[in-house]
Amino acid sequence: MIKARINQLDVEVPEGTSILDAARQVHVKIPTLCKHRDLLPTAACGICIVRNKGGNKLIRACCTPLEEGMEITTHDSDIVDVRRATLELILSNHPQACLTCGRNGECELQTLAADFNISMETIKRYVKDVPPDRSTNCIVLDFTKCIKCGRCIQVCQEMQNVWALSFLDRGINTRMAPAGDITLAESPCVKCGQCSAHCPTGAIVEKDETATVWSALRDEDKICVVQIAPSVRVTVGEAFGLPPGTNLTKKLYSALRRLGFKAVFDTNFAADVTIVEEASEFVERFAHKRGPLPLITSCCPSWTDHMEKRHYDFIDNFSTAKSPQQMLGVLAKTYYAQKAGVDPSKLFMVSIMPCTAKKYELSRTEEMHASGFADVDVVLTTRELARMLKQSGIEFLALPDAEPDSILGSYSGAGTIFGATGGVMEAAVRTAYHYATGKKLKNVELTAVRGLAGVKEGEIDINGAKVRVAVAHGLANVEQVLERVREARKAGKETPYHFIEVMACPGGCIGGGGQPYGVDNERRMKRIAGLYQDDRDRTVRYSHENPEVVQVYRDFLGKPLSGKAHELLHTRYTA
Ligand code: HC1
Ligand code: SF4
Repeated sequence: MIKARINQLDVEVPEGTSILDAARQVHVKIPTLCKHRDLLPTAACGICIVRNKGGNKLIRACCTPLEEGMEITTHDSDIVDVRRATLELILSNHPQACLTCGRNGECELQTLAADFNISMETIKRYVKDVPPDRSTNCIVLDFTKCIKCGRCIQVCQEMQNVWALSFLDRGINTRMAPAGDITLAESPCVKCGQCSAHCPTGAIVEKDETATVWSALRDEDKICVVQIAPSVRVTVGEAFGLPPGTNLTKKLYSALRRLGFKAVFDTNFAADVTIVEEASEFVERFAHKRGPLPLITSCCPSWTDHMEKRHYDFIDNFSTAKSPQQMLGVLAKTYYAQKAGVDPSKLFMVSIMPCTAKKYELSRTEEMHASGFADVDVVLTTRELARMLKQSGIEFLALPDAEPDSILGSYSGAGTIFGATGGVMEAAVRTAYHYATGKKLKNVELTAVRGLAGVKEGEIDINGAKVRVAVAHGLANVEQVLERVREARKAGKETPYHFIEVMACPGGCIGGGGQPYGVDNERRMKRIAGLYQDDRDRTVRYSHENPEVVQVYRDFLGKPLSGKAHELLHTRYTA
């Protein structure tokens, strides 16, 4: 352990702890624009400078380990002046577009500029006019707002192993851009939005589609309906000052009705349907040897995009079940439309998702129009929904609780945990066990696949056979799992895993690229805890026992994997 002093306070930290992290232990916040808790330090911004007693130069707290006996000063008038000068340099190269920026009110640079009382009048400005990249329909890159902190590049290259973004050019001309200076759509980008979740400014934001939804809500020829994703219920409160993990499901139902949606559905219902289809696929492959193993989950659109681009040797392993978002959409435009007696061509389905890639998923393949209409018309991220709620003047947190619509609304505990890494696997195992054995899985919680370890493994006994499962989240973590399968294939050995879950974002959808800003592991764990609590609170915890799911099969779809289920609820992948 290292003993030292920070601002005359004793601190004791493990060797190798940075001054920045050590200062947090004594509740001293050293400002930084480049260091994010998820990422290694890059020392790019120079805001975190501090002084060590007797030292003749300022040192960067993010990348300097605290050493025995150091006496660090983090804030004095000289240090504040240097920080202000650094900020002025950054701002000299930054547009003054705060009032119209997607990060207005939530920008780390704007906050520091306010804290340091920067006066723009005194700053000479050199801002290049470079057009934004809107090529993906999910993510907007506004290069003029980039402060070259490098967070997005580290996220894209190291956390996601996608390498869509890079620093181009050198010296004063250094800039962030898609590698090779192509458009983001031409790059290997999988639209996960993790770059936007880690960007400190408005340089990378989701494509805002709130105006489209406002206009649909006003359009008398449209019947606007809505669905909310599993994770949104435990994150949207953060945009209104509530702690992460606060479950606002029933307030969301209420607020969405007040916004003008004619029916409020829950994606959790369709997560239960996805499980019924996917668990059936698994049992077909595992117990009846019809189809290749491992079965790999496919509900994360960034993951399917990545697989098609880079791991297409696994195409036949992918579950063909559509994601819950798409299943809910197609069931609304067929089953619900019939039952409610409404014209499906007038139905306008809005999904509230934690995810920027869901904006891409809705037009991914022609199967996403299986009813003759788009399964889903518009996707709003959690952040966009929060914006709409604020614009609407609805006092969201004061609303009375409400219920969802009575079909396509009820959900099991298995459906809600989809939003956490490992949740899809846990939900699938609960139902696959029942389908394979006819019995109820007694130990409903598959704790081996919970938590934030990058790769988690578990084993379940089904009729005396061991089912080996793996869960990876954060795309870089999937490589080792797939490599193990490839090695076994090459050696002609049995597959190391029978079932694999992959979610592109660290933590799963609770850490999605469209969630409220400020994600780190502490926040991820709180959001996940909110979902597991929701699971424990449900009277039904198995997808196949959800009474509305039973009803939709009985009245409309027939059996799992039936012809109709295939036509409406399944899709294809292409390399
Ligand atoms: Fe997800 Fe899914 S869990 S992909 O993370 O399978 O986005 O929350 O809605 O579709 O249900 C996201 C979350 C979400 C789908 C489900
Ligand atoms: Fe990389 Fe994801 Fe951002 Fe695309 S959306 S540039 S894959 S981090």
